[in-house]
Formats: sequence, structure tokens, C-alpha cells
Amino acid sequence: MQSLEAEVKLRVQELRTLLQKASYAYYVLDNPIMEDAVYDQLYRELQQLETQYPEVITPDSPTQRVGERPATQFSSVKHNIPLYSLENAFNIEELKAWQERWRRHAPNTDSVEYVCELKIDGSALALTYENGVLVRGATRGDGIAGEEITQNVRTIRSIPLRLNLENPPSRVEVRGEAFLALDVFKQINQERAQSGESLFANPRNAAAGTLRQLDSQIVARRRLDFFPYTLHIPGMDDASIARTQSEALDLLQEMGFRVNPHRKLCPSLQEVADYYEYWDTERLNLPYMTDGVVVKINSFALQEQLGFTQKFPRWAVALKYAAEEAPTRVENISINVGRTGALTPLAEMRPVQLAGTTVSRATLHNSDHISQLDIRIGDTVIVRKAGEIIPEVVRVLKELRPADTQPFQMPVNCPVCNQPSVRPENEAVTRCVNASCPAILKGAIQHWVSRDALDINGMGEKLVQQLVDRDVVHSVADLYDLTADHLGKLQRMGKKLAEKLIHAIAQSKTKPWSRVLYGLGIRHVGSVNAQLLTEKFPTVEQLATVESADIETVYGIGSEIATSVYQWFRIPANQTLIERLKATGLQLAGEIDTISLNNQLLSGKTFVITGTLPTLKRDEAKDLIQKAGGKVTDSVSKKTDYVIVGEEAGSKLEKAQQLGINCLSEAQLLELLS
Ligand code: 0OW
Repeated sequence: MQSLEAEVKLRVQELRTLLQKASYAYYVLDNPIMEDAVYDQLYRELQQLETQYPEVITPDSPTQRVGERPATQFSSVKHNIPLYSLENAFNIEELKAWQERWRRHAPNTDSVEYVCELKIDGSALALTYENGVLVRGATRGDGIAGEEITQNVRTIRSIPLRLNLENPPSRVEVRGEAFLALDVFKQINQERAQSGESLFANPRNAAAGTLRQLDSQIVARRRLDFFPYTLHIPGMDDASIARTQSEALDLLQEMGFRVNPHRKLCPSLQEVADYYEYWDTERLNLPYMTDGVVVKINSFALQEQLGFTQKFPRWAVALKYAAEEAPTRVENISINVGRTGALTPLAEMRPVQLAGTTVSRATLHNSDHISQLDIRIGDTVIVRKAGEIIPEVVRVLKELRPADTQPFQMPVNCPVCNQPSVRPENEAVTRCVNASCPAILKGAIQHWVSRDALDINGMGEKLVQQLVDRDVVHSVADLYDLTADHLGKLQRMGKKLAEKLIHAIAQSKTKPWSRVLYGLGIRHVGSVNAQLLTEKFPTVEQLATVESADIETVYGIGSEIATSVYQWFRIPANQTLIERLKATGLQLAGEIDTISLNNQLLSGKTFVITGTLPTLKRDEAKDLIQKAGGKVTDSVSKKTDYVIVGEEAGSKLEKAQQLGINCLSEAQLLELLS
């Protein structure tokens, strides 16, 4: 009889292998080998076993794709090998000129073979595998350093968590393009339109924006995809891994990646030109966006001979397709107030034909974009539409600017309710935060009555629509002044149902303060954050009067959330709302939870960790400090209270000593916490 441990290990390994095979077939080969329900059942069994026996969990287990806790920020990491960008050619003439240029660096090259790859219009990614296991994912950044987004990269199902290699090298670098399929992009924008957030202008922005999402659970829901295009093994010449780009792509396929199937070997520029022409129209039938063809010299030996200019490889070029562009005039710049109050500037333009459609509006995203473009009413602009995506203003033709134009200013008050608009300092979006603003009101009421908030059954969308459209309700506080005969006058509302609803509204007064706070719909305050905040601030008066920095001391609450809460409570209409909600008898104070109070040993204290600690990993120490209410920052300043010093502590220790800041060892920190 095998020991239980051995039996569990065997079963876990079996499940993992089966699930990885199924996931590979589904996401990489687009050819499922089992029903979703079967996959889900096996997945649940593996999850249960890993929960029961956590020691069997490995980083490449399918259950480890989606991280638990959102990151508070991304750290910058240096790429082991730089990521280059590509020189552009906009037509065959320029392609020929490129060939002449590289030939000057390799004069005695007679025949040359090119490989053509579709240029995927996404966001470049750098993946690092150690001993075959994915250990890091990073954005391209400036090509030298990028943002470390491993937690988000792990959620991309077509990226293997472990390479399918017998004896994997100690380190493998893979580069490729992360992208969103068009239908996924459209669905994301529909969801954002519903929740009133600003729309992504195109799948490339949507992919880049998703990769930089702090919460990997949101990333996982957005179904990013990935096509690799280069493979490096540090310390080895590319030419010793594979002889050509084409072989390298085959190798990537064997390793378990989904390689784009439309690559083509071309023995001369003529075949490259044919490929470019064919895909100019055919690409519109692809489920993802492309913006050109990447033409590469196939032989790695010749690539190495040619090398790189300051920014580009000499042996590759991006042969781009001309996007549809046309000039038109900006007749007005209007402001659209979305469901969560985002003020989105729109350029109202003289209608113009673009990519087969008439375009008269284009989003200007936010005030940063407007100042970057320096777009003004009366300007003549170039509008671009790549594929069937939302048109965007590319540039202003300043030489055609009329004399009397003024720089555009975002309105200081919401154009719908006239309350002050707010622009959080590290956000580009300006927004109305008046919970009673008519543009926001329907969404605000639906949120207030929702299950995780005040949970008022019977308040369906149609009823909310009527209450707002008939001017019966102007804020969530008005719900508590409703009477049965108010409701009785509405359509499809009998007396019995009306009384039931009035009762349900009254019942909601027993809901705890944390649900009321969540119900207010303050940006970035979800139900978890609302509980964290109300534990620390048991009454609304405390939360409404503390400084933003105090709010930030709550574990898991970053500056973005703290600023959003601080600003919300300083909008006059919201202060009025709070007073009215108090008068209704709703719970705006909660019982003080002693346990969380004890955990605030380090509240209000700021820590920096430097060097390698003897037993704790950096993240473990950070977690311990944050759980005790302390804050951990990356750089030492006068605001730092303690510096935790490990081995090889660097400049941060010197700075701390200069500033006379308390330096603690790991042992002293643990003593402090005990
Ligand atoms: N977007 C692409 C793509 C590709 C690299 C190798 C060295 C220089 C460019 O499909 N198929 N192949 C490469 O090759 N790059 C691509 O995209 C580049 C990366 C950074 C800027 C472009 O997006």
C-alpha cells in the first residue's frame, strides 16, 4: 500500500499532466481534447488536493495561473538581452532600399532567403524561463528595462508555464507579441461603456492597458493571447540554437508556444512583395489586428554578420500597411459623462469618409491626450482608422490653424450636474464624483441596491429607470423617502409589490457600515476595500475627515484608492448625501473589531527594506509589515520611520544613516511585531 503522501503526489502529477495537455490543445492548437465540464471537474479535483496538501503545489501547476492579491505597483526590471524595435518601410520601393542598405554591410552575399511574419499589432513581451519554468514576464519598456508583470503574464493561457523540453537550459529568453483578439477587444469596450469607463481606442492599447492592470484576476478575464517571435539562450549564439529564424520558430512551437501559422519562407524580395500584397486584404479576415509584415533575413549566421544599428537590427524591417487617414475640421469638442462619471472629451468633426465609413466623432481620451495633440476647436486634423476600430485623431495641421483659437480646457465642473469635477493626480481621466449626478444616478442606484451593497430585492433596472426618468428619485437617499403610493403610480407596480419594496428598502437599514460605504460607489472602493476601510475607520465622520495619507496606512489600500476616498468626501453634494443618509437611520458606523485594532501595531509607520534578509524573503517581510498596518516604500526619505537592513545593504542604508533614521535587523523587526 503506497503511503498517502505518495498516492496524492501521483494523482496530482496525473491531473497536472492531463490538464496541461488539455490546456495546450485548447489554447495553442485550437483543438480541444476534452469537454469544458470535464476540464473543470479535473481542475477542481487538483485544486482540492493542492489546498489539502499545499506542499505539492509547483509554480507550473495550472492552478497557479491567476494570482490572489492585486499588485500595488510594478517594479522595473532590466532585460537580460535588450528588445529591439524595427525600422519601417511603407512600400516595396522602401523595402528594396532596405535590401540595398543591408547588402552594403555584407557585400559578398549572393542568394538570400527571407522569412515573412505578420506584424501582430499588440504589445511586446519578454519572458524568462529558468530550468524550463516561467520565472518572469516583463513589458518591453524602452527595450533595455521594462515593468515586471509576471503575475499578469501567467494568466495568458497560450504561454506555457513550463517549456516542453527534456533537458531545458538553465535560462531561456522568449520574446513575442501579446495581443487581444478583435471580438475580445469589442467585448471589453462594451463592458467599459456599460460601467462608464473610457474606451480603449484599439486592441493594441487594450492589450498594453490590460498587461499593466494591477489586478491579475481582471487580466485573466480579458483572455490575452501571445505569438512568440524570437528565442535566445544567454551565453549561446542564436546560431548555435537554430540555424535560421524559421527553425527557431519551429523550436518555439515544439516548446509549447502557439506560433503564428502565417509565416512564409521567401527566396527573394519578389515573394516578399507577393506575400505583402496578399495579406493587405486577407488580414481583414484574421481575428486579430496586424499592421504590416516583418521581413527578416532567415539565416542567423548572416543576421550575426549584419548586427544592429543604434536602435534596429539591420537584418529585419517592418513593411507597414498604410492606415486609412484623412483631413477634416474640428467643429466642437464636447464632453461625454459616462456611468461612473468619467468625463470623456469627444472631437465633433465635419463628416469625412474613412475606411468605407463616414466619421464625424473621435474620442480624445482625456486632457493629457488633448494637450499632447494641442487640439483646438477650429483646427484641421488628420483622423485615422486602422481596421474597423474607433477612429482617432493622429495630429493637428497647425499650419491651417485659424487665428483666434484658444487651447481647450477640460471643464472644472461636470457639464451635467455642475458639481466640481476631479482629476486624481496620478490618473489621466477627469471625472464627476457626485453620486447624485443624473449621468451617474441610474448606475449609482443600481449599485446601491446590488447584492454586495444594500441588497434591496425587487429594484430591477426598469424600475430604477422609471424612478430617475420620472424625477421621483434624485439620489440614493431619496429611496428612503419613497412611499407605497409614490411607487403605485409607476408602471407595472401593484399595491402589494409596492409595499413589499418599501419594506425591503427599510430592511436595508440593518446592513453594516461596510456595505453602505461600498454602496456609495466611490471609485476603486470595492467590497473588500470597504471592509478594510470601515475596520480602520468605524464611523463615517472619521473616514470623512482623515487625511489621504492616513487612509493609505490601511493594509492593501494604495495612494490611488486613498485619494479617491479623500476627494469623494470633499464634494459638497456627497457631504449633503451623507447627512441625508445618516438621517434615514442607515448604519454609518460599525462595531469596533478588536482583532484588527491589535493588528495596527505599525500603523502610520513607513518602512524601507534593503539588502538580503537572513530568513525572510523581501515580499514576506513586506507582507508582515503591511499586515501590522505599516507601509513599505521603495526609497528612503525623511518620511521613512524604519529601514530594515539585510546583507549587502546598499545606498539606502547610507541614506538612512545620513538622515538619522532607525535601522533595524530582521530579528529586531520580528521582535517589534511580537
Ligand atoms: N509584432 C510582431 C513582431 C515580429 C523582432 C526581433 C528583433 C527586432 C524585432 O509581430 N513578428 N517580429 C519581431 O521581431 N518584432 C515584432 O514586433 C516588434 C517588437 C517591438 C516593436 C514591434 O512590435
